Amino acid sequence: MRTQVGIVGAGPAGLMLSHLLHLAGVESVILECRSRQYIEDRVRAGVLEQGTVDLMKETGVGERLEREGLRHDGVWFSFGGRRHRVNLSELTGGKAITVYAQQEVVRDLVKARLGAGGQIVFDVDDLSVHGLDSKIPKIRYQKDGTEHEVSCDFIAGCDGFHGVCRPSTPKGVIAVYERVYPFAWLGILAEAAPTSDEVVYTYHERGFALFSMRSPKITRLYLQCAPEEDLTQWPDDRIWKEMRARMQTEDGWAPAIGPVIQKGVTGMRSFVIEPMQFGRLFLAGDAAHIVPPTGAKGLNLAVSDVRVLSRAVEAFYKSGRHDLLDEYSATCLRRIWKVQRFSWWMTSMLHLFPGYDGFDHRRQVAELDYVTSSRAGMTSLAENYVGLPMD
Ligand code: RFL
Ligand code: PHB
Repeated sequence: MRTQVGIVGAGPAGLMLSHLLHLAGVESVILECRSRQYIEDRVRAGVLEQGTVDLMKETGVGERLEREGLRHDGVWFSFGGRRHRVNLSELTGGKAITVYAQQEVVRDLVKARLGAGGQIVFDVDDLSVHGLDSKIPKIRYQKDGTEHEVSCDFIAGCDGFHGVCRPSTPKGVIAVYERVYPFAWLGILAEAAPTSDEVVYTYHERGFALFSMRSPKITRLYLQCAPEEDLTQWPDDRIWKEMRARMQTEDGWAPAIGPVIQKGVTGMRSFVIEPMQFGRLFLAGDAAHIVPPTGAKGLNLAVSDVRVLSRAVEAFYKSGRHDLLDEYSATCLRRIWKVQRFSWWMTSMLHLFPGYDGFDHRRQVAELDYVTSSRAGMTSLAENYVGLPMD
């Protein structure tokens, strides 16, 4: 098989890239090791920046998002038993975040690609990439026991943190910058009507907690826990007791309790590679960087990477220009490091770290007090939270 861009991975990065390339008249094929149902049911992110929402609407995949997405004009920070609201839209000239589950973004993009005759090969095995520094790199994979090869002009490695593209670059050409945090998040989905219509980040002496939602009937909640936390030690009643102990405020606000329909533990790390390109392989999304989820940025960064990449590829085919492709990594990294900094900062401000004492506790509370009361502090937070400009 021959195509212009071979894309590994049908997560938000790979699917959005294929969609944008299609609109620019560039052909691509997506190869995905999981089934369609698996990627469409995978529970992950939920917060879309204004730029991600705008891009989905502008490119014709925002119809359901517009109908079902929950626009939030503010966000809450809870500490010392009180909730404090930061008015995002007032501080950013009308921007907001939208809560719309990642699997819904994936569903909308899969539908759009297949509807436009795009090719997504699901359930591929043993995928490998070859000739990355040649003019015609190749992707080999197995499907139903048969060997296949795709020759392309470019390969986009959109295969997430555990993918095969990044490790296929020669040793020493890519530098890694990393922080692993000494805690994780225990996340649940519950059949309970959300008791707040905006996200609530809670700082508490028992540990961080986060209140979010997916629909008027489904609450999404997270608790700071140990990295090796054993889920079997967390029956529903223990989860609810802990959620309420951390989240309940003096005015009686607390999450509503309901049947837990999904549970999982997510490790926390910051990770960036430089550069995000080797030869004709371009890495995008979680394949190139991971942010701790406290800033709600991972999916949005994946989208901003592929926006840059699709424009560079389009310029190459339309006018033979190489410069945007050559600058891909540097262009993306400028934004990625700012987002990485914000995600690290939110994580540091809101979590308990081993060894923290009374000094650290007071410093964290002072910082929360500052960013929820100073207009300058709130503006900086709001500007980052709704999303820095994509170009
Ligand atoms: P993905 O989504 O991991 O997709 C990669 C795809 O590649 C496939 N793959 C392969 N295919 C073929 N051959 C191979 N060898 C392959 N190896 C892997 C995989 O099956 C998969 O389909 O990466 P992508 O596209 O870069 O997207 C990144 C986002 O998924 C990720 O950053 C976010 O989910 C992070 N994240 C959040 N991001 C936000 O923007 N807002 C949030 O509110 C938010 N909350 C979260 C999050 C991630 C979480 N977890 C579980 C990690 C909350 C959580 C709990
Ligand atoms: C979510 O709704 O899943 C969510 C919200 C805010 C975050 C992370 C995840 O920072």
